[in-house]
Amino acid sequence: MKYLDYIYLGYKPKKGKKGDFICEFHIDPCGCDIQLAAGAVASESSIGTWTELTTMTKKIQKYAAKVFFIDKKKNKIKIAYPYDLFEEGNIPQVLSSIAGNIFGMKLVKGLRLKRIDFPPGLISSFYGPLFGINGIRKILGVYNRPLLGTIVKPKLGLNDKQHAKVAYGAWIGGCDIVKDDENLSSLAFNKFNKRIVETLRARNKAEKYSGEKKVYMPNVTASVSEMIKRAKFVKAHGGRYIMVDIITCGWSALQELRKENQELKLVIHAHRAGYAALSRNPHHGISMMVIAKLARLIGVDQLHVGTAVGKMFEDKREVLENCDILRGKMDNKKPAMPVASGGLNPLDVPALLKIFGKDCIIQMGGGIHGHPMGTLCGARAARQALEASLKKISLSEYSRKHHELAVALKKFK
Ligand code: RUB
Ligand code: CA
Repeated sequence: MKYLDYIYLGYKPKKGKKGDFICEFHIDPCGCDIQLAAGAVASESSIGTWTELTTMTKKIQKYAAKVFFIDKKKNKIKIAYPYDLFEEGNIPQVLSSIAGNIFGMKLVKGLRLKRIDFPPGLISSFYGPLFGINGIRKILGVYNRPLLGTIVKPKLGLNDKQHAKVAYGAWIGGCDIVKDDENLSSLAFNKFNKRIVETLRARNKAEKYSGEKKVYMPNVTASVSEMIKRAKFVKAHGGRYIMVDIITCGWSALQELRKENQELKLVIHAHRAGYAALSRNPHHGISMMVIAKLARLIGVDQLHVGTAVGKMFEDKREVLENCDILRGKMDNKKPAMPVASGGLNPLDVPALLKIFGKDCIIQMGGGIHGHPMGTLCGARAARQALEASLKKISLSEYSRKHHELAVALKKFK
């Protein structure tokens, strides 16, 4: 088959349980027209190669991917892949097809996988979130507001006891959630097991003190066997959550962790460190929406999606698209909770509430531990900002009777 044999403009993709898998790409052809470049992508990502084959048969040709839509002005193409090209329950295999060799072909200058639509049969071959938004709310007993979280800072350097102390301050100040940072695992100055024991002890104390449920999200990121060992350790010590860096540890590792979690029953918080290497260039790579879909399908309960107002680059439209992927309909899969994090402080809360609505987690690292009066007051200020926003009172008005918020407003404005 030649590349142009993969062009089927006007083809109606097959629907139903074992229907076609649909991908939308942005494509910048290199030295050829868009049809040839699109055909090359469909060929290489399904059954073809650079030359015609003596081993190709009519029967095999029915597995060819079909370019059924081309918008030359917008450089947009859509490709339909027959169901049987994919192995159920195997994300690495799916990506080796639709997000594999094609990014490096000479006939494209840039290629971006923007959206993917799994047929229902494939969706049902993955677990999806175990808890989802409702399950998370039930654990915390918080139903009518965003959850408030913090990342212990400095991100590296504190020992286990110092870490637990910072966490305790954040919890009793008003945070629901305290998490490890993405590069904190088990380090010379802060060993995983010791940190878990100390920090969960602090959580128990904070729950008693505050009368609220509190959550600790320890970062278990490591090799698969080690990660599972760590997750079991968390469970054995009364933890309810784990956190994992999904991009750096990889899809296969995440699938293993999720499988193990059928028994462990921990909430999985997904940090996306490294995603921008794939997603940031608007003309190349894999969009965050695709990453979010894969993560929910495999079964994370919470995922970082950008903030629109903080230190990360995405704009509001992109952040909302990511939220839709997590919270919108996906067959029988539970909705996952979007996490707004990165460069946030109490002043951002009114805008965040408008953008995200109530079903989200607002996380502040520097925005809490950078408060001039320390972590506890930083957490208080953040909680006050949330209360004010929910009551639709301006932060400056609320700060008249809430000193911690007043100090935060002065520092971060
Ligand atoms: C935020 C932080 C997270 C970022 C990553 O700390 O530690 O790693 O959320 O970004 P701080 P994203 O509040 O001090 O900036 O959530 O966009 O993946
Ligand atoms: Ca971080």
